[in-house]
Amino acid sequence: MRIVNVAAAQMGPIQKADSRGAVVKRMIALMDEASARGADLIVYPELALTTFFPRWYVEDRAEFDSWFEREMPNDATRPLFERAAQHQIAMNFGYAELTPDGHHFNTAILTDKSGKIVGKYRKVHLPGHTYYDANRSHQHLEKRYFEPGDLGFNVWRELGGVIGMAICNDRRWPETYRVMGLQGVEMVLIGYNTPSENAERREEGTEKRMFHNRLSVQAGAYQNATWVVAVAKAGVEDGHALFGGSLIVDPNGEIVAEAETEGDELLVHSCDLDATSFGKTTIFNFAQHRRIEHYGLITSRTGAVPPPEK
Ligand code: CDT
Repeated sequence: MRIVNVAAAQMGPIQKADSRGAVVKRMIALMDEASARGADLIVYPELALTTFFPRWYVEDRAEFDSWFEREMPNDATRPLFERAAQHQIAMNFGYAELTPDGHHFNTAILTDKSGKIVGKYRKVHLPGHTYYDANRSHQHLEKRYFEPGDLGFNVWRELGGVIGMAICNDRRWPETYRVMGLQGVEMVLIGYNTPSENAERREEGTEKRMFHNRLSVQAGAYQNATWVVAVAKAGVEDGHALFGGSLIVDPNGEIVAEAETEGDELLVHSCDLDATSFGKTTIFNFAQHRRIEHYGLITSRTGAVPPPEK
């Protein structure tokens, strides 16, 4: 057995007015609990340090640089890194990254148990739109404020297993999991902020959206024989609702833990990475069963093109 005791640290809402310092205190409280419950890896949501700011439209997007981190760790987050090192707990969390040469990414990092950053991922599948859209019940301007990630889907071995990262909307795309699956991934860490209603179809509410959340994460886990830990930021942020439903899914696609609230809530599960080997050596033995000669369209075509009508 190769056990990773993982803690999914769901976070309740963060308001626009909340300081980074106040948020980091909440993250530390979750980490203290995770450590007391024996966790050696804690996973926080996407954009864990701030409100989900892409819901706000501004003409001058430079105004938005206050939501971005120019270095990591920085003064606000250093106490979190220090506490992680004290507890000997690895962590994953998301934040808005502004690089020294002026690029904006929706980013997640992975640290080892000493608090050293060993991995970085920049969100590839940016949902939403670039300009204000009056037809939506709320704005989702990730395409305005971020560039698509430029690092691809990598995996890291520093925690003893093969660990990958993705962010929110990435979890809906089978390509996300498969690219990591092809690198033997054993645990995928995913933070998310998902509005409780579909901005373009208001009748699609929390229940349906939670169904899509489970469907995507469970399918990704099963089809790649990997653990998946998906962690929400939830609750009402400045009048805008995000659903919770953080979950840990085993390599058979089954949910082993699921959040019940929309607040700060910790799920801890003992994950045996060796449990991935059955699926990886049988039905999803890629080397034996994949037929890449038929998959060319996956990388040569982006949008769907039906054949012409006869
Ligand atoms: N943060 C994020 O990626 N949220 C999206 C909302 C999609 S609707 C524009 C998600 O896939 O959950």
